[in-house]
Amino acid sequence: MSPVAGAVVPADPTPFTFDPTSTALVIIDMQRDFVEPGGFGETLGNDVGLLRGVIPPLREVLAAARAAAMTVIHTREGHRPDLSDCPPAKLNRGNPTLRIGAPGPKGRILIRGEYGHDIIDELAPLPGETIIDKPGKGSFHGTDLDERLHASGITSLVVTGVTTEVCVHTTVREANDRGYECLVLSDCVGSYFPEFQRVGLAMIAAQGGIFGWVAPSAAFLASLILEELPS
Ligand code: TIU
Repeated sequence: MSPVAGAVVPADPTPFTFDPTSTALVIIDMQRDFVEPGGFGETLGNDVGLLRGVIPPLREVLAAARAAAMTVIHTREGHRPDLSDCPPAKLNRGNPTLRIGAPGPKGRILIRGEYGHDIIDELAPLPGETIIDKPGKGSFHGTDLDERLHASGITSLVVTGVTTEVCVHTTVREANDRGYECLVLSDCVGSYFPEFQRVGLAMIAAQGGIFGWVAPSAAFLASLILEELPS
């Protein structure tokens, strides 16, 4: 699965080369439950305002990916209303103000079909874009994402969303072990913990790109523009 000639993004630790036709933009868990008050993220004691900075650059990246006809995949973390796909180890973990499934101001916490579980309006999926509903932190665990990517000929992922050290990291690690080449856009992923943001990104690119590559969204956007110019 070596990269073919195509767009090149200056990235850490080396330039990231990708073909937009075999690359998917993956937007992880940009749900009200994580980035708005009254949802799962806040029940865990977090300041959800810390994540909202990713929304403007991510909107630009999403628009550019759509314009370049790239595959776009949105994920949502959540559970069935009967909680049959939520292991007790997850349900009973910690000391949240409201547990998964409890009624909150945006509906039942982290439950599929509830208002809080859905993706924020700013990044709403378009018809035809894939939505992966996942019960865990990783986007491959308990989903058909790998099969869908294979069926679409996708070999590289541009990864964005929240949170950097939890669902983004888990997804990048799962993808890396499955042979996908992952570019993480540093300003399009967010954490409730500034130190985890910094270290989480460093861990991806360390050791020669042990999990993948890291670059700012501006570098990715510029690579798409250059790739479209006639040579
Ligand atoms: N708590 C936290 O940082 N994240 C999650 O629980 N899920 C995701 O990262 N999506």
